[in-house]
Amino acid sequence: MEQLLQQLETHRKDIEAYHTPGAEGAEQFRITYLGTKGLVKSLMGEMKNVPSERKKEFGQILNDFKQFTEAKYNSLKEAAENGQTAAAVDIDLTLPGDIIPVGSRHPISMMRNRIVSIFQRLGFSVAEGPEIEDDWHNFTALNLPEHHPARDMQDTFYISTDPAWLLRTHTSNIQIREMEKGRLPLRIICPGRVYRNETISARSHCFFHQVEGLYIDENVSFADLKQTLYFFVQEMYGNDVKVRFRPSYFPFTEPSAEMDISCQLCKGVGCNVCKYTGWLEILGCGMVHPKVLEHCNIDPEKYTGFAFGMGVERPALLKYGINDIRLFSENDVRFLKQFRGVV
Ligand code: 2U9
Repeated sequence: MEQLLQQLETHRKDIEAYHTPGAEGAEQFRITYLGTKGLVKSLMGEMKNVPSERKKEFGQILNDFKQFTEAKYNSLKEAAENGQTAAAVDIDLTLPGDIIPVGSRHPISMMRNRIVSIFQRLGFSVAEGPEIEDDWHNFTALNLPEHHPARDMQDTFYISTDPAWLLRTHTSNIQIREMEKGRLPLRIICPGRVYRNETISARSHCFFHQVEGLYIDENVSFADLKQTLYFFVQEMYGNDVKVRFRPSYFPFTEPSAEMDISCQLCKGVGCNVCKYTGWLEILGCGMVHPKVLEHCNIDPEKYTGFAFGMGVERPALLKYGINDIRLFSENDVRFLKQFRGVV
């Protein structure tokens, strides 16, 4: 008898949870529980095994169970006739819906996409590479051998279990890897996150984002470099933008230059953003150093190329009027949600 009561409890739970929808689901339920070979009939058959002094008690429990099973069958049948699922019967359609918050693209991604798409229209393809890199692809191949003083400015983080691996300090490792593949000409744009061992402040962080570009072919000249970058800034900042190139030094380019644009806020008159110079420094560039080409088995007598690199954070700070670089990586939705609908 006790065993029978326990079985009844389990069946009750199964019946409560039964949710196969539609007319077929209701019919299946009827056959399993209320049919001539169904559960209720077979439980009735157990009556003969119940001691006579408890027959009345068991009969009442069984009757209760039968009514419960029939009620469930009726609700399944009704739901099937109304075209609803069993679960739907319990839904209160008058309750307000759940609000699904709409996200937005990160301002760094928006700025990166703007930069990349301009170069894509000029025929550059996007190339990507690893953030954890070896010394060769991050430094030595780029004419920055061990003990070169320029390595000081690009101090980075080393993997403690194996210091042969480091976090890349620029996306130039991508260009080296692409050149090593030996497929020329090459016209690539390389966006990505880079790392430097620097003290974090409102103006600098230990990681930031770069977009670098590389074009290698026969007869590529400094004039190609200037015109490509002039096209870029016109697309980015408008046709009235002025540019100037200042000579500079990078170990991986020769000659090297830095490109400034006329300050877009004061139109070159002078303001606190351009430190009253009328100019904003936006990128570095130059002709790829012959040693870098040689390191990638490219003949510098036959091929030449130009390269450039720019940070993404600074133009994003300027465009969106943000005053602290740390906001980009704090994941604060109060900051991020302000970019909803912005492109
Ligand atoms: C190869 C050869 C040459 C990439 C270049 C710069 C100049 C440059 C800085 C801009 C601001 C880095 O983000 S930043 O701090 N970059 O000034 N980058 S030329 O030159 C290359 C790259 C790859 C194989």
